[in-house]
Amino acid sequence: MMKKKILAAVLAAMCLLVLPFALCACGGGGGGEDKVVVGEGMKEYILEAEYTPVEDKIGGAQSGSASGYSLIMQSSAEGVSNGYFIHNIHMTDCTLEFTFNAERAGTGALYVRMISQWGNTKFTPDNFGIVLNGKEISYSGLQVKGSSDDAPEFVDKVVTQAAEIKQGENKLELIVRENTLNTYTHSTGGPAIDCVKIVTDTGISWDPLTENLDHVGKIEA
Ligand SMILES: [Ca+2]
Repeated sequence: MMKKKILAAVLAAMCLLVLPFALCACGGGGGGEDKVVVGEGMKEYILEAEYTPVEDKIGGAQSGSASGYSLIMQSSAEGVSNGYFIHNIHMTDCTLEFTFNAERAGTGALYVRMISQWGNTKFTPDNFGIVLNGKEISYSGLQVKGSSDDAPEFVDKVVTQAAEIKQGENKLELIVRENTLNTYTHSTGGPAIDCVKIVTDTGISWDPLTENLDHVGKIEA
Protein backbone atom coordinates (compact mmCIF):
# COMPACT_ATOMS: atom_id res chain seq x y z
CA MET A 1 0.00 0.00 0.00
CA MET A 2 2.74 2.41 1.02
CA LYS A 3 4.66 1.58 -2.12
CA LYS A 4 1.65 2.48 -4.23
CA LYS A 5 1.32 5.83 -2.48
CA ILE A 6 4.98 6.59 -3.02
CA LEU A 7 4.69 5.60 -6.65
CA ALA A 8 1.65 7.87 -7.06
CA ALA A 9 3.52 10.75 -5.43
CA VAL A 10 6.54 10.18 -7.70
CA LEU A 11 4.28 10.09 -10.75
CA ALA A 12 2.52 13.29 -9.66
CA ALA A 13 5.86 15.03 -9.14
CA MET A 14 7.02 13.89 -12.57
CA CYS A 15 3.85 15.26 -14.14
CA LEU A 16 4.42 18.64 -12.48
CA LEU A 17 7.97 18.68 -13.83
CA VAL A 18 6.96 17.67 -17.33
CA LEU A 19 3.82 19.80 -17.60
CA PRO A 20 5.52 23.19 -18.16
CA PHE A 21 7.58 21.70 -20.99
CA ALA A 22 4.49 20.19 -22.54
CA LEU A 23 2.74 23.57 -22.35
CA CYS A 24 5.74 25.37 -23.85
CA ALA A 25 6.05 22.99 -26.75
CA CYS A 26 3.45 25.01 -28.62
CA GLY A 27 5.54 25.89 -31.67
CA GLY A 28 3.36 27.59 -34.26
CA GLY A 29 0.15 26.43 -32.68
CA GLY A 30 -0.13 28.57 -29.58
CA GLY A 31 -0.39 32.07 -30.97
CA GLY A 32 3.12 32.97 -29.77
CA GLU A 33 6.12 33.99 -31.77
CA ASP A 34 8.02 31.52 -33.92
CA LYS A 35 11.69 32.23 -33.35
CA VAL A 36 13.51 33.23 -36.51
CA VAL A 37 16.44 30.83 -36.78
CA VAL A 38 19.39 31.87 -38.90
CA GLY A 39 21.66 28.87 -39.43
CA GLU A 40 25.29 28.93 -40.41
CA GLY A 41 25.78 30.29 -43.91
CA MET A 42 22.25 31.65 -43.89
CA LYS A 43 21.11 35.25 -43.96
CA GLU A 44 17.91 36.89 -42.87
CA TYR A 45 16.20 39.24 -45.30
CA ILE A 46 13.43 41.53 -44.05
CA LEU A 47 10.94 42.81 -46.60
CA GLU A 48 8.81 45.55 -45.07
CA ALA A 49 5.12 45.41 -45.97
CA GLU A 50 4.94 49.22 -46.02
CA TYR A 51 7.42 49.23 -48.91
CA THR A 52 5.26 47.11 -51.22
CA PRO A 53 2.90 48.60 -53.84
CA VAL A 54 -0.24 49.89 -52.09
CA GLU A 55 -1.25 52.90 -54.20
CA ASP A 56 -3.93 50.98 -56.10
CA LYS A 57 -4.98 48.55 -53.37
CA ILE A 58 -8.56 48.41 -52.15
CA GLY A 59 -8.81 47.24 -48.58
CA GLY A 60 -11.50 47.70 -45.98
CA ALA A 61 -11.59 48.95 -42.42
CA GLN A 62 -13.30 47.20 -39.54
CA SER A 63 -16.53 48.85 -40.71
CA GLY A 64 -15.96 51.13 -43.67
CA SER A 65 -13.49 51.65 -46.46
CA ALA A 66 -9.72 51.89 -46.65
CA SER A 67 -7.45 52.01 -49.65
CA GLY A 68 -4.17 53.16 -51.08
CA TYR A 69 -1.61 54.77 -48.81
CA SER A 70 -4.08 54.85 -45.91
CA LEU A 71 -3.41 51.12 -45.62
CA ILE A 72 -0.03 52.06 -44.14
CA MET A 73 -0.09 52.80 -40.44
CA GLN A 74 2.68 54.50 -38.53
CA SER A 75 3.31 53.06 -35.10
CA SER A 76 5.79 53.63 -32.32
CA ALA A 77 4.67 50.46 -30.59
CA GLU A 78 7.44 48.16 -29.52
CA GLY A 79 8.09 45.35 -31.95
CA VAL A 80 6.89 47.14 -35.07
CA SER A 81 9.59 46.65 -37.67
CA ASN A 82 10.64 49.94 -39.28
CA GLY A 83 7.85 51.85 -37.49
CA TYR A 84 5.12 51.12 -40.03
CA PHE A 85 2.81 48.27 -41.00
CA ILE A 86 -0.05 47.49 -43.37
CA HIS A 87 -3.53 47.25 -41.90
CA ASN A 88 -7.18 47.39 -42.95
CA ILE A 89 -6.82 44.81 -45.70
CA HIS A 90 -10.21 43.38 -44.78
CA MET A 91 -11.35 42.81 -48.35
CA THR A 92 -11.66 39.63 -50.38
CA ASP A 93 -8.73 39.29 -52.82
CA CYS A 94 -6.81 42.23 -51.33
CA THR A 95 -3.23 41.16 -52.05
CA LEU A 96 0.16 42.35 -50.85
CA GLU A 97 2.96 41.65 -53.29
CA PHE A 98 6.60 41.22 -52.37
CA THR A 99 8.78 41.09 -55.48
CA PHE A 100 12.42 40.16 -54.95
CA ASN A 101 15.39 38.85 -56.87
CA ALA A 102 17.47 35.83 -55.99
CA GLU A 103 20.99 35.38 -57.30
CA ARG A 104 20.37 31.65 -57.69
CA ALA A 105 17.70 29.06 -57.04
CA GLY A 106 17.40 27.68 -53.51
CA THR A 107 15.10 27.21 -50.58
CA GLY A 108 14.31 29.50 -47.71
CA ALA A 109 12.38 29.67 -44.47
CA LEU A 110 9.49 32.08 -44.81
CA TYR A 111 8.02 34.04 -41.91
CA VAL A 112 5.17 36.54 -41.88
CA ARG A 113 5.15 39.09 -39.04
CA MET A 114 1.49 39.70 -38.28
CA ILE A 115 -1.32 40.43 -35.86
CA SER A 116 -5.05 39.85 -35.89
CA GLN A 117 -7.57 42.42 -34.66
CA TRP A 118 -10.23 39.68 -34.65
CA GLY A 119 -9.21 38.10 -31.38
CA ASN A 120 -7.27 34.85 -31.39
CA THR A 121 -7.28 33.84 -35.03
CA LYS A 122 -6.08 30.90 -37.04
CA PHE A 123 -5.03 31.91 -40.51
CA THR A 124 -5.14 29.08 -43.03
CA PRO A 125 -4.83 28.84 -46.81
CA ASP A 126 -8.65 29.05 -46.89
CA ASN A 127 -8.87 32.52 -45.34
CA PHE A 128 -5.37 33.86 -46.07
CA GLY A 129 -3.52 32.60 -49.12
CA ILE A 130 0.27 32.65 -49.33
CA VAL A 131 1.42 32.17 -52.89
CA LEU A 132 5.01 32.08 -54.15
CA ASN A 133 5.59 32.37 -57.89
CA GLY A 134 2.00 31.42 -58.59
CA LYS A 135 2.17 28.31 -56.39
CA GLU A 136 0.02 28.07 -53.29
CA ILE A 137 1.99 27.25 -50.14
CA SER A 138 -0.10 24.69 -48.24
CA TYR A 139 0.84 25.78 -44.74
CA SER A 140 -0.85 24.12 -41.80
CA GLY A 141 -2.22 27.25 -40.10
CA LEU A 142 -0.88 30.31 -38.30
CA GLN A 143 -2.34 30.81 -34.85
CA VAL A 144 -2.18 34.49 -33.93
CA LYS A 145 -3.14 36.00 -30.59
CA GLY A 146 -5.57 38.89 -30.88
CA SER A 147 -4.35 42.49 -30.46
CA SER A 148 -5.26 45.86 -31.91
CA ASP A 149 -3.82 48.21 -34.51
CA ASP A 150 -3.31 50.81 -31.76
CA ALA A 151 -1.45 48.42 -29.47
CA PRO A 152 -0.15 45.80 -31.87
CA GLU A 153 1.75 42.79 -30.59
CA PHE A 154 3.32 41.52 -33.78
CA VAL A 155 4.65 37.99 -33.94
CA ASP A 156 6.73 36.20 -36.53
CA LYS A 157 4.89 33.13 -37.78
CA VAL A 158 6.70 30.50 -39.82
CA VAL A 159 4.84 29.59 -42.99
CA THR A 160 7.31 27.05 -44.34
CA GLN A 161 10.93 26.04 -43.82
CA ALA A 162 11.35 25.23 -47.50
CA ALA A 163 9.98 27.94 -49.76
CA GLU A 164 11.12 27.28 -53.32
CA ILE A 165 13.05 30.34 -54.45
CA LYS A 166 13.93 30.54 -58.11
CA GLN A 167 16.80 32.36 -59.74
CA GLY A 168 15.89 35.88 -60.80
CA GLU A 169 12.56 37.48 -60.04
CA ASN A 170 10.28 35.94 -57.44
CA LYS A 171 6.85 37.12 -56.42
CA LEU A 172 5.34 36.41 -53.03
CA GLU A 173 1.65 37.20 -52.66
CA LEU A 174 -0.32 37.44 -49.42
CA ILE A 175 -3.97 37.17 -50.41
CA VAL A 176 -6.95 37.85 -48.16
CA ARG A 177 -9.54 35.25 -49.11
CA GLU A 178 -13.29 35.46 -48.65
CA ASN A 179 -14.04 34.60 -45.01
CA THR A 180 -16.08 35.64 -42.00
CA LEU A 181 -13.23 36.63 -39.68
CA ASN A 182 -14.46 40.23 -39.39
CA THR A 183 -16.39 39.99 -36.13
CA TYR A 184 -18.21 43.30 -36.72
CA THR A 185 -19.60 42.72 -40.18
CA HIS A 186 -19.26 38.92 -40.29
CA SER A 187 -17.53 39.35 -43.60
CA THR A 188 -13.96 39.18 -44.84
CA GLY A 189 -11.19 40.05 -42.42
CA GLY A 190 -7.44 39.90 -42.79
CA PRO A 191 -4.42 40.24 -40.55
CA ALA A 192 -2.23 43.32 -40.28
CA ILE A 193 1.20 42.71 -41.78
CA ASP A 194 4.44 44.23 -40.52
CA CYS A 195 6.97 42.50 -42.74
CA VAL A 196 8.05 39.24 -44.29
CA LYS A 197 11.28 37.51 -43.32
CA ILE A 198 13.16 35.09 -45.52
CA VAL A 199 16.09 33.09 -44.19
CA THR A 200 18.14 31.56 -46.97
CA ASP A 201 21.65 30.98 -48.27
CA THR A 202 20.84 32.44 -51.66
CA GLY A 203 21.37 36.19 -51.96
CA ILE A 204 18.16 38.21 -52.13
CA SER A 205 17.61 41.80 -53.18
CA TRP A 206 14.56 43.95 -53.80
CA ASP A 207 13.55 47.52 -54.54
CA PRO A 208 11.64 48.75 -51.50
CA LEU A 209 9.14 51.52 -52.32
CA THR A 210 10.44 53.79 -49.58
CA GLU A 211 8.61 56.73 -51.18
CA ASN A 212 5.35 55.16 -49.93
CA LEU A 213 6.06 56.75 -46.58
CA ASP A 214 5.95 60.25 -48.12
CA HIS A 215 2.20 59.74 -48.58
CA VAL A 216 1.37 58.40 -45.12
CA GLY A 217 -0.91 60.64 -43.07
CA LYS A 218 -1.66 62.94 -46.01
CA ILE A 219 -5.11 63.46 -47.48
CA GLU A 220 -4.85 62.84 -51.19
CA ALA A 221 -7.31 63.63 -53.94
CA1 LIG B 1 7.08 47.20 -41.07
